[in-house]
Formats: sequence, C-alpha cells, structure tokens
Amino acid sequence: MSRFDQYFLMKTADIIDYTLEKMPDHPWDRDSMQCKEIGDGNLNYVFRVWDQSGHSVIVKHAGEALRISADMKVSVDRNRIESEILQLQNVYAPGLVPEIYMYDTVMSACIMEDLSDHQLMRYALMEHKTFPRFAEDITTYMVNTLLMTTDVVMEHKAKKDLVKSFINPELCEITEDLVLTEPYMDLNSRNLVFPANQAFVERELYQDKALHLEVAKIKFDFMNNAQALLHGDLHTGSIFVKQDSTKVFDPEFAFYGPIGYDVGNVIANLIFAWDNGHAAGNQAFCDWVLATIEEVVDLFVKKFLAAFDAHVTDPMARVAGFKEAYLAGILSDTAAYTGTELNRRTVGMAQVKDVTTIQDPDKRAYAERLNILCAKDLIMNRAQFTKGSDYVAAIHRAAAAAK
Ligand code: SR1
Ligand code: MG
Repeated sequence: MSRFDQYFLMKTADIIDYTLEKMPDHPWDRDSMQCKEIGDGNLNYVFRVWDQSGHSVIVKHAGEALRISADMKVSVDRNRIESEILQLQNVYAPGLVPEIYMYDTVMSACIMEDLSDHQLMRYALMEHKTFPRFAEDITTYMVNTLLMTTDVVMEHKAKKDLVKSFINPELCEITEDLVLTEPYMDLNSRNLVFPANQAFVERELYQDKALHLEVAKIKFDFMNNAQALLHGDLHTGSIFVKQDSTKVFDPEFAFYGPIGYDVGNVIANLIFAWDNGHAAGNQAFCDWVLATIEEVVDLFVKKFLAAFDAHVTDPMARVAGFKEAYLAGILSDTAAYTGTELNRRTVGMAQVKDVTTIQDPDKRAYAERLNILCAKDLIMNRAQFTKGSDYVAAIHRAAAAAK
C-alpha cells in the first residue's frame, strides 16, 4: 500500500516522496533533493524536482479544479492524454517534445524531462529575443505530428483507434466556449474587454452578424473534422526555446481536429509577440517576427507537400488534384483559426501577457484593435490566405486601420 494509491491533490511537500516512489531506479542523491512548484499555466500544477548531483525532473499534476478558476472542473484524464500524445509525438517528431519518463492514471501525474535550460517562448519573445531555428523546428513538428496522424497516411482503423483514445470532450468544450463562442457573444459574462475598446468590441465582434456566421461554420468544423491528432493549444506558452532547440509541450487539449487549428495558433501567438515589440518600438524584433510568420507558413506548405508525396498511400488520396485541394482546406482553416485565436486572447477570459503587459493604455488599445481587425480579415477572407506574405500584408493592413 502506498499513499499514492488513491487520488488526492498533491502539494509541494508530497512531490519528493512521489518522485522517489515512481522513479526508484533513478540515481537520486536523496539527502539533497528539493522541489518547487513552477507552474504558471491556467490548469495544472508543475513541480521541479532536483538534487545537488545534477539530476532533475518535472512532475506535472492535474487538479480537479482549474488554476484559472476554482469554479471550472475538468477531467483529470487530461494528464493521460498529454502523456500518451507526447510519447507518440516523440516517435513522429523526435527531439521536438520532452521525454515522458512515466505517467500515472491514479494520481493524474506524469514525470518528464526537465527543460530548465530552455525558456518559455512567450517570455523570451516578451524580452524581444529571436530564435533562428524556430520556423524550421515548428514546421517539422507540425507536419510530422499532423500529416502523419491523418487517415491519408495512417491505416484507417489504426487512425480511428487513435481518435477513440484521444477523445477529449471536456477540454474541447473549453475551446468551443472560450475560443469559438464567447468572443462573439459574452454568454457567460467572463470576457475581459479593455475599457478603451468597449464600443469597438461591441461593434466589431458582438454585433457583426456576418462574422458570427463565419465563426459558426468554423466552430462546427473544429468539432467535426477529425483530420489529425492536434496539440490543441499550440501557443507560445506551450513551447520552450533556446537558440539551438525547440520543444513543444503541454498538449493536454489534444484531440482529432482540423490541422489548421494548430498552425493558426502558432501564427496568432507570433502576432501577439509583434504587438509587444511594436508597442516597445523595437523594429528589428518586429521584422524578425514578420519574417518568421512568413517562413512558418511557407515552410509548412513546402514540407507538407513533400511529406504528402513521401507518405500518402491511399489510392484515392493520390488522385490528381486531391493533394492541392486538401492543402487548400488546411490553409483556409489556418487563416480562420489564426483569427479566432487573435480574438479570444484579446477579449476572452484567457488573455496573453504579450498584450496585457503593454503599459501605455493607448498602445495597448491600439494593439487590441489591430488584433481584432486582423482576425476579422483572416476569418472573412480565409480562402485567400495561401502564403506567408498574405499574413504579413494582413498585419500591415490592420496596423493602418487600427490607428
Ligand atoms: C480555462 S483554461 C483557459 C485556456 O488556457 C489554456 O491554455 C487554453 O488555451 C484554454 O483555452
Ligand atoms: Mg497549457
């Protein structure tokens, strides 16, 4: 019998015992072991455990109530989903995700590689650091984890087994509400609208019926297009970086959905970094962000087409013209979900520090108007966004219109 045989919400004081019990063969220097809670996400508890001999791990633990709001309860099965997808992605995209050492469905916890030598990408971008490998790495990660889990590549029954295993209704419901509904109608009265933009948000988001119709189509595509095994929350707070390495973590929102959702989340979060650099007047950083957005889209397309040729075997998927049609759908979705991520992080309950830490209220209001105008362009004209320069042009258009 162990005290970890039945779920309870672990605290820092429990984690060393837990780690020793679950990693008995690790060469810990027991007397010098320490633990600290380091999580700053919205959902889970993240502990770093280390000793003076240089060993360290991360223990991630799901609580029944979310950190962002004690009223929100979500299945702790999310920890299994996250652990299993990271193990799978380590096969498809080796070196681009942290290694999972073990996971435990009783305590809803996993023990994984410590990436403390990396920095959380959102914070690094807020310091206006640039990462020359990022576009290359993130597009490899996306093409390898996404295209390879579709049924144009996988044996169809094996793919459906994965759909079953990664059914994630409660986390998807968060996205359906927070990303794909509430920014357009504040049904649960939990949107956070920057006061200077209240009238703008009412007009541009809450009263625009044509926008609502397009977002409704996008929402039901998110819920019904079981295209690939997504990360599901691929923002810059889910990515660790250093100059020569990129690691994508935190895929607890994983499920089978439209590929464009992951790609769009990356692009939108780069736009938030641009907002921050622009407010600070850092032109060189903004130029790097725009070049990176362009490269992410164009490299994604290039690698996707090459991987399609190399891996797709289904005879109908090889019919002339199908590859281009399939990609066109993904690119249109990418633009749409870039737009929905821009809107939800600007007016929804889960915002991003890149924008909320802009101190000058006029500059923050400007950044938020820019995000919303850019989002609407992306959503309403989504089929026209086929290459990286289309996104850069949209950001310039929104920057001019938001003045
Ligand atoms: C209630 S959770 C709020 C947000 O945090 C996560 O990172 C997801 O983006 C979710 O929408
Ligand atoms: Mg997260």
